[in-house]
Amino acid sequence: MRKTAPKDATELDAVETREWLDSLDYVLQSGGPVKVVRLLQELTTHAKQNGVEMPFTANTPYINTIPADEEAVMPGNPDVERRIKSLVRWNAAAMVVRANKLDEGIGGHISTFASAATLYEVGFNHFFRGHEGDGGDTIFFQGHAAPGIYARAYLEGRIDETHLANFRRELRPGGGLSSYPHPWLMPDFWEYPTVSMGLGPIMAIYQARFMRYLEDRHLKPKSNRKVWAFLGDGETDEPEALGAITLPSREHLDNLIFVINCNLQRLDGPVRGNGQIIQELEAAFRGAGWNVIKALWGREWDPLLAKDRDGLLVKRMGEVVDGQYQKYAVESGAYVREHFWGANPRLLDMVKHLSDDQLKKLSLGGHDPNKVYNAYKAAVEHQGSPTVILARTIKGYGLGEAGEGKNITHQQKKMNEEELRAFRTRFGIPISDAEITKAPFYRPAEDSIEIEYIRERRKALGGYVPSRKNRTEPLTSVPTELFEEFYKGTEGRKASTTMVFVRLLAKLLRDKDLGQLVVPIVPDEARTFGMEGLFRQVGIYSNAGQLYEPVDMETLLYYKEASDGQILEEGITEAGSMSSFIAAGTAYSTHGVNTIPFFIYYSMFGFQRIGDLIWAAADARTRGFMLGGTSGRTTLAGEGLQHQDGNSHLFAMAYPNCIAYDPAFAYEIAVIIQDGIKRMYVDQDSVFYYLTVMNEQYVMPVMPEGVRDGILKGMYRFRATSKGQAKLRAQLFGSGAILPEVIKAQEILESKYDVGADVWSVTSYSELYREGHACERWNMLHPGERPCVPYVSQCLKDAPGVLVAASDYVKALPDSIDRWLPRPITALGTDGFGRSENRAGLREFFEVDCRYIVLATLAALARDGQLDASAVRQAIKTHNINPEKVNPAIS
Ligand SMILES: Cc1ncc(C[n+]2csc(CCOP(=O)(O)OP(=O)(O)O)c2C)c(N)n1
Ligand SMILES: [Mg+2]
Repeated sequence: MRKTAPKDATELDAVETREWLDSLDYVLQSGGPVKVVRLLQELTTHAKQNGVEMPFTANTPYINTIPADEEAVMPGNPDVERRIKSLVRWNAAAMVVRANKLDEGIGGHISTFASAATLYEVGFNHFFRGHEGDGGDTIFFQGHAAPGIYARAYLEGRIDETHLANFRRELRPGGGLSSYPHPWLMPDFWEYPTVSMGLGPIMAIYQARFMRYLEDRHLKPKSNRKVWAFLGDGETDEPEALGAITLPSREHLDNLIFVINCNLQRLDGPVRGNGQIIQELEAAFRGAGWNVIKALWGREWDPLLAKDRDGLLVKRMGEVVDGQYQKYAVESGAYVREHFWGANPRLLDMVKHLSDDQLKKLSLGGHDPNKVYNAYKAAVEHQGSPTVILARTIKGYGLGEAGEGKNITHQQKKMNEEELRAFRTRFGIPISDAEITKAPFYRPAEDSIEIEYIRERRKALGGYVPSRKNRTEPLTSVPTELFEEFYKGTEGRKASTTMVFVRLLAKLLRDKDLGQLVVPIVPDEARTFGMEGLFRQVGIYSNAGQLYEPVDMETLLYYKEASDGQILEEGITEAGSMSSFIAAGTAYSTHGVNTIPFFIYYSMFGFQRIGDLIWAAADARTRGFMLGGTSGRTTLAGEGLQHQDGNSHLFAMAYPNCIAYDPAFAYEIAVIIQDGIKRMYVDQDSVFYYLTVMNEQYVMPVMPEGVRDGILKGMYRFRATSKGQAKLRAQLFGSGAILPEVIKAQEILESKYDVGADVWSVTSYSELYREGHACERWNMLHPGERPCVPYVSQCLKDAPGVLVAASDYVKALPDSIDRWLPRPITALGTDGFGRSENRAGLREFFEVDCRYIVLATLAALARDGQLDASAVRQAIKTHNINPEKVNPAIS
């Protein structure tokens, strides 16, 4: 009972609130939190039913998710860990500073690792499991933090001073260190490349899912291994970084942990100057079903928050925008008192016992080992969904005047003597003033407490990370019987190269040894490629199995999902599919399993769309087959400009370890895939394959004698002319679905024009190009020795006549081998934008059908003076070609 009636509306308001809170306290005490939640839900529903619009929020207050009184005590020796961290900090900064003293413009980053040091060190000392034992964690390190990872490896005794001194100088004698994580360059060290922002997170997501896939398919025992992905807050603007975050919660991937280093800055300035990146990310991840742990404030804030009974401090923390927080980081304690605490006299009162210096030193969550430890502990123990840790830090932490929290900090690579001295003193590094200008590296004695501690910790956690090696035995052989049927051709039946590939894939899947290792990956295009038969044969992987009765259950090829399903049906995500390809194609190293991925997709959406992920796959030494389906600018009819691919082979040429083929016939595909499996999984070559397959159906011929080697090298003579004695001669090159056009042209040339033309199948311009250049280079470096003759030159050495090439790809491909041919080549190809048309229309438009091949041959003969121009003019008429038609390359 109230003693006196409230005086005014404000007082009434306060009293009412108090009464509600008292009732809630009572329910909490008597019924517990579950009852409180239920009651609040009922209240919310009731309010909604009565027309009250409830504001939506996916956010929690701007404080640590784990309250101080629920924290575990961190094990280990905090003093030693702090000293180790300081040494890592110093060596990381010193290597960048030194690299930039010696060499202008060599670059390097100090401030990313400076902000993330605690995030990594707590991981190294307590969480990251090495590969010894049950397999270990997979860690995606933030690319720009590489100096810190090297600095730790130095303390661990895994790399030496020469390496550190040669940071970013990989070509020096004794070896150096790559700027960023690159398994191609440091194959014993780095596992996955991450520095192209956004790729680390998406690769981590699909890696976590692939770990589950291996377990569910009984290729690996169940384990508690984790995938950790460290990323920057600025990096989250990349579509790849957040674009796939619903998958891990949908699939309950509690083996996945994201750690986002929220230093509130990117390269140019604040990530969200006028907002709060942490709250934005919290909402996005919570909305996507993740377990979100915020580690925002260090331990010094705990007593202040404990005093904050009316929530004033929490409110203040939540209303300051990031740009302003950054300002506090660079300002004095007095400034912080006036501007942060000064917002309310009661807040000021809260910190009156603290000096300006103490105020300035109130630390952030991501710099407090205890907060980070508790966040990681909660993450590894959490079950049922992935976890993201949002750790607040300061960019360039510890750099002081040299850049801490400043907008220029990302680019800071140099420190003057005074700055180095201050850094040294702040972190207590035993280096004298006399030596400081040299920025020497520092490693305590082998028997020091620090080194012993590091050794003991890593031993207990299963060895050093990162560490990469081949962890599986090579396959001993590839069964040849699987491929033999394809050498015989289709015996008069028509088939497309896509159908041939799918048939071969189905056979591989049935093989008793190889079958289980095959991982078909498809981004929602299985039906496009006629692969739906595989749904039933091997099943579509789903951890949950199949919780519904599929609508086509009664059919033979029903959509079968199963927890041990083999196909990764990724939905419409080429980036996700490529990430799965990387996980499956690097499993020989990461998981000790020789899985063989076959990733088939719409070829236009491969190199063109996800080229950077393919580059990362190449760097990561991924093995497997990429199949560009529905390829060929004129072979894929109807689909038009954005679908018709005439580019991908040109792009593929630039990927150094990508072996690309544009096969025309069944036996070519069989030979290439058989050899590819051998090369990658028996011989252990770090290459991957790209094959284009098309949907035009024609009769597949029998494999001619002696062509296997030529198929693999890039060209072989498919059919010699029956008119070898003819005066006029030509050599016609064809690839993929244009090869049948070339064969038709051969017949026309022979029958109508008396030109004896040989037909060559060019399976790979890129292989010919590479080999040609390798020869040329060798010759340049070995003057006077017997010159190496490029394979193309050897093939064409005695071949008479003019040279004409036609493919469904850009003309640059045949042009790329022109220099090694006996005479200049005329290239027909599909430069330009595609059109929605039928095949015949498209081939006429792009000038790659048999008529144009005939014309190009006759024109070349006329150019050489072997034929009169009038004969060419006549052919133009005969074949109904409009000489004034638009140039497809630019229309
Ligand atoms: C795809 C891509 N675009 C641009 C860059 C260049 N770049 C390197 S670091 C950086 C800023 C990184 O900011 P953030 O992700 O917040 O990381 P921090 O260093 O602050 O931890 C940029 C733009 C890159 N590495 N990759
Ligand atoms: Mg940042």
